[in-house]
Amino acid sequence: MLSRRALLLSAAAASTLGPRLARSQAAPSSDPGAGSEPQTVLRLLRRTIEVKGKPASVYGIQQPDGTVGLRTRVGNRFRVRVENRIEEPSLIHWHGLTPPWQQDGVPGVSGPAIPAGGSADYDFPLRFGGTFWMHSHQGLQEQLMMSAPLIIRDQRDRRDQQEVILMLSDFSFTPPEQIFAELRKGGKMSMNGPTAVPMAAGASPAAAAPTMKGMGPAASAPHAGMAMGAAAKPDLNDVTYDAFLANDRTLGDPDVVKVEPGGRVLLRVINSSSMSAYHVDLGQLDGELIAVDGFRVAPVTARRFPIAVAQRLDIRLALPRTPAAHPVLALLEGENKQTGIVLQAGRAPLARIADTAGTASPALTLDLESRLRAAAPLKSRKADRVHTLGLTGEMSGYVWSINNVVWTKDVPPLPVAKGERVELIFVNRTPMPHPMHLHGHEFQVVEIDGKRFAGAVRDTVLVPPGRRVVVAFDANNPGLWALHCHLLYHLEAGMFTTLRYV
Ligand SMILES: [Cu+2]
Repeated sequence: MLSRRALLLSAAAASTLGPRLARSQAAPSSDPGAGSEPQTVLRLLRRTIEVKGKPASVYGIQQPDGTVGLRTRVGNRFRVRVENRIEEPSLIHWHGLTPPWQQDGVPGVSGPAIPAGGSADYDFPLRFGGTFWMHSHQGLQEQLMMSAPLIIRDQRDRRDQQEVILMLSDFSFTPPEQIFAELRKGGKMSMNGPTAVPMAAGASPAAAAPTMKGMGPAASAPHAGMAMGAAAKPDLNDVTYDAFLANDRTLGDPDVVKVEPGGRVLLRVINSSSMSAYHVDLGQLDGELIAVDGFRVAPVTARRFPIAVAQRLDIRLALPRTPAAHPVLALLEGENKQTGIVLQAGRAPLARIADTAGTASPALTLDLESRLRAAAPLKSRKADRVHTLGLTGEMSGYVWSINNVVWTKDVPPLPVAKGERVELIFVNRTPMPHPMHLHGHEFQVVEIDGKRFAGAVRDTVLVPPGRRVVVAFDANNPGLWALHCHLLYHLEAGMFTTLRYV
């Protein structure tokens, strides 16, 4: 998100805003104030995985016994010590949770990063259950898989139901700093100016598959922007990845999860990719979508569900009684690449699945979003305050911004007051989709292109090119909070802002 130098500067600035996290100097077990739960240690580390037959050095977040990420229960406190065992500073954001703002894990906003070899302690109540995740908010570490599941069990977790996690990642052998440098050089980008996209209320971006785009100069041919009209292709997939991973593996050697024929599965899908959106494809199985971003929705039954960057889907499956292998695939939007896992019910043979599909997958739309209804909506209330956030970008240099302002630590936070109902109007004036994430609060989707409805409660919403999406939240967690596009290189380039209240 920030250069190292800017980070140090802003970390110093942030430390004046409030108390810092308890640091490792504090005695480990001398905290009498907290709940009875033991503290869980999460180690940030380097690890080697194999991608397409080649070793790859990536990051990971593990407990001392090797458990990846964290599973806990609603009602427990979140009592965690993060130990930084990598060779550079890091800080972990608890995506979707609502901690006190100093524990939110955004370097330079919530507090300073944890230096190499250091640690930081976290302790706050968990207000709700669901599928969440954790990831580094430091530099480009997220691209190297500094991320893990964060599962908070609640009454939705039935005993007769097997939990299966499907965590999606985009992977490149090219170092993320080099990926970003090439994007900035304009190797691929063909952005239109901030005014290039007319607000097309109700317009649906073309579902046609865009052409393959690489980062190399050969792929940089200019193409029509959204100004060409509704038939224009959305601009997807800035980065050409070497692989798409599901639970760290490709379809060449997929994660095979043993399940019971006739059994029930709760599939928790987490899109921890840096830049890639998918359609989750259940093949012949009907899935019942029961929650998005951890929050319950009126169930929607389908075989294919869109998932933007940073979003989660909780899908219930009832497996047939006959033994069979059920692939659960994730199809990259706009291309024919795919990844996935296999649910193996009984003694069923495993067929090899190619990592390319016969046809390209369409771009994500808001069709499902506009059908979702929160199971527990926000109380109906008029907004006390409205902020409009134009999602903007510039043609050259891969510059991304909000209301044409590229974020720096000097950009004033959006004002909010405690107790207010706040609405954020996202208006996408670029030809690229932007998944927008607000920290520290859950919000409700309340309007798409002028049509009001009681949509899903969630923490990340997709705003496709030319579209207008309004979310509402209650200002009930005072502090300084990040609000940004969750595409890693957009965030890094400046599509980021903050809001602040006390
Ligand atoms: Cu973006």
